[in-house]
Amino acid sequence: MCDKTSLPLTAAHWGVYRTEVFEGQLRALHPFEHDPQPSAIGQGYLGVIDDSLRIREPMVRKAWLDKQAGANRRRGDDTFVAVSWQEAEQLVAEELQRLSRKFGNQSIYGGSYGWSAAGRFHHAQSQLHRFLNSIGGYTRSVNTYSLAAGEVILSRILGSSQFIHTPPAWQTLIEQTELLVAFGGMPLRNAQISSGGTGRHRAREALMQARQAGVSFVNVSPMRSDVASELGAQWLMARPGSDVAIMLGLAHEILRNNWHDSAFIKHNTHGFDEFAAYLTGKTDGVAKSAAWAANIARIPANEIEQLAKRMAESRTIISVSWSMTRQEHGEQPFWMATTLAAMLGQIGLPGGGIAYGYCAANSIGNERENVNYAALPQLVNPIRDFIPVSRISDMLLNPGEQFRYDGQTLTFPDIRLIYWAGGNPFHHHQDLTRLREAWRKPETIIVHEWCWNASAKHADIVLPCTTPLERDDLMITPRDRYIVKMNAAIPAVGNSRDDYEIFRGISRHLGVEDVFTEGRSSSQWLEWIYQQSRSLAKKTGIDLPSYRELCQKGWHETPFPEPISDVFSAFRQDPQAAPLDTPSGKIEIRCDAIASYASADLLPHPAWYEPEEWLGKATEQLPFHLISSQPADKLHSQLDHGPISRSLKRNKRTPIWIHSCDAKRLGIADGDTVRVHNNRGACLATASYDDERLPGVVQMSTGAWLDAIEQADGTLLCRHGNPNTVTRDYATSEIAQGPTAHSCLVAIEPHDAKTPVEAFTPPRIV
Ligand SMILES: Nc1nc2c(c(=O)[nH]1)N[C@H]1C(S)=C(S)[C@@H](COP(=O)(O)OP(=O)(O)OC[C@H]3O[C@@H](n4cnc5c(=O)[nH]c(N)nc54)[C@H](O)[C@@H]3O)O[C@H]1N2
Ligand SMILES: Nc1nc2c(c(=O)[nH]1)N[C@H]1C(S)=C(S)[C@@H](COP(=O)(O)OP(=O)(O)OC[C@H]3O[C@@H](n4cnc5c(=O)[nH]c(N)nc54)[C@H](O)[C@@H]3O)O[C@H]1N2
Ligand SMILES: [Mo]
Repeated sequence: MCDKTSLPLTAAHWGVYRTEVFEGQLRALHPFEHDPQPSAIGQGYLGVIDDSLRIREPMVRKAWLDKQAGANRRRGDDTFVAVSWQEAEQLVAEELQRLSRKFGNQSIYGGSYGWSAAGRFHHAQSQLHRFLNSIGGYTRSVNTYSLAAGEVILSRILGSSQFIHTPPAWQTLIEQTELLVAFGGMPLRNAQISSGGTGRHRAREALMQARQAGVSFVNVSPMRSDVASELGAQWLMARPGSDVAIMLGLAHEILRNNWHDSAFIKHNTHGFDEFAAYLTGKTDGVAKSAAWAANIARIPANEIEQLAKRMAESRTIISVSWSMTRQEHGEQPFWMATTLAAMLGQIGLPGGGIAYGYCAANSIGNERENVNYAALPQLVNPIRDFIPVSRISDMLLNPGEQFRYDGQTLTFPDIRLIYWAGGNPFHHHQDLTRLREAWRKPETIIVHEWCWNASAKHADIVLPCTTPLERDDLMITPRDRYIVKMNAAIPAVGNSRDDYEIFRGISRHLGVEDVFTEGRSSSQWLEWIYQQSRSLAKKTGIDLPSYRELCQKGWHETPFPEPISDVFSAFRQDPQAAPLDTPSGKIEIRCDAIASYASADLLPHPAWYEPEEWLGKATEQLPFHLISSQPADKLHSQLDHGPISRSLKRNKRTPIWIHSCDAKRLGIADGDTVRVHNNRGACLATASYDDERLPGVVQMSTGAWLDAIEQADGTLLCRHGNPNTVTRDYATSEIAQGPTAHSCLVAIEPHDAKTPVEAFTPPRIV
């Protein structure tokens, strides 16, 4: 075999690879030679690029095409008809025209949340939003499933959600930090990916260097595996949902012993006294002491006391995982962690302060300059309607109803058409029984996909798109130091098209082709994006090679920043001269805005609220807390049908990790099939013993393609193991309206192992 470094490059969220093709077939993906810790996720492509699940022609659902009565009820369980591109474009154009004329463009939901692929130009949502804006706009969505509650609360208390992406950099942590306390851990499985592409996996190497440099770690989590075993972390095995209580217990101990930094609190924060009155129990008669917290978290009080002392004595970083925002009152963990870090007074000191989610992505902690690279312009959306992203079922089921979001009163629009490209709502949304019901409301649903997953099966019109392996693109993202010219490895499979070409075709039928394309071909857009990015980089003092040079070499590495500065250091030194973008210019421990708009049961400072679903309220009927966290073997539902993901299933289903004592009490052996259920639905899974966890806490990874059948009570049972059949579709609070997948109680019982799995069966096609 020839020198692999001469093979063409491609890039994905989970890494950069060199592609090897033999007789037109993808034969191998070789990890990028500059990546010390390549991810196996990419190997998931092998064998599925042109398998039986690949969508090769435009498809229209039969009952919808025939305008049958009750056609919408058959979404997700219907036959498809293959049509030509000409027919498909015409159908889409006519539906967009008909419904926007009758109900206005706000009746088109184009939020289209999802990770799609990594290339900067062929980013499906950017393409869709630009297209919809060229025909008068759409109802959009705001915030993410990842950490909506974190984004909104940080905008309020620090003035920007961008602080999520600027924690103390790894190198500073290695050189300066003494103690890293990680609430929700820092699972390296999640650091395999980074939105927009990953040139070099850095998290493991950085953490190992930190360990060698003498940094101590504490893992506050129901699961030991949330911090890599090599780091020798102290483990506080806390109940899920109890983190804010633990942080309050730590704060109480710090205040009681006078270990807090009064100068920092005075100069750099707003409203501490009101919070302190809550902390000590002056306002509600309950002191949030270590003993109080220990009782909630079910960990020893002296461990909280000792940790408080260590945190006050050491150069300490508090890391809070994004998972804690995806639970009831998910705003509070980030608010309280920021308050605790402010009390320690190390925010803005090198190697101290706060990090919002080390290892939630490879980019968190990566040393790099903040360059704002260019992207495909979105044009202007004249429609004002929007929803917080996870309120989709609420919107579809309750048109015209009012709801509250961060101080605004908004109204759900009446959606008649859904257009989705680059996301899988039947993977990502909670309570899929409810989503399926809501999904029946719109008249038309259009999806761009390359494989027959549940969202494609639930559409009326499916337009087959290419994968990144079939197109040229650019990996260029502010979150990674590598820039990669991606090259198509193989031609488009079947009659699939790039999302750009699909929209070009439809826009031609609507008379807006020039608006959509501005006369540029794909390759002209690539060069345009690069040239714009090059000018932007220049302004930050970074010289990028010419486009020709980049194409010749294939990749470019931007310099490691020296020195590395902490985003809070100027603010720390002089908050008057370098204020935060909050009303007080300071860290808002008390938030006056929230105080003015929130209902009486929400306090104006961080607080602990007992969740409705957590172990504290477990019953005989619902004894387990289910954590449905990110999968190690894939990105969400992407490549679930590929060889890497399939190899980690057991008996073709998602493993559910359970303490052996819990399982044995139920008569469940390792490897048995179980039914995980509550009143929202059920899924099958394969019991897998793991005793390095808090008993009562079970865990399933997300990402199994939905394989749903209806149970007697009308709720869905997924035979493959999609946990969103049982999670709750409930908002964090009126502050952010974020999703709460991690607050979920379930029951588990043995089930017939022979129940078939049909997730990877394509629909009937005529
Ligand atoms: N229970 C539970 N649910 C969760 C979570 C949880 O922790 N627990 N986590 C949530 C989080 S944080 C997130 S971010 C979401 C993720 O949810 P999603 O981002 O919706 O999940 P993906 O599987 O990445 O979906 C991307 C889709 O885009 C398609 N695609 C890839 N490339 C292209 C392309 O070039 N063009 C087009 N048109 N399509 C393409 C893929 O085939 C795939 O179907 O899930 C959320 N759901
Ligand atoms: N391989 C891979 N990596 C990914 C993704 C993927 O799909 N695959 N998805 C990416 C995306 S979109 C996102 S948003 C990030 C998400 O990153 P995170 O939100 O950090 O991910 P999770 O895996 O949901 O949760 C991390 C850990 O939090 C712990 N946890 C859950 N609830 C609690 C709690 O109440 N208290 C405490 N102390 N711990 C708790 C769980 O044990 C879990 O292992 O991951 C990204 N990384
Ligand atoms: Mo996410």
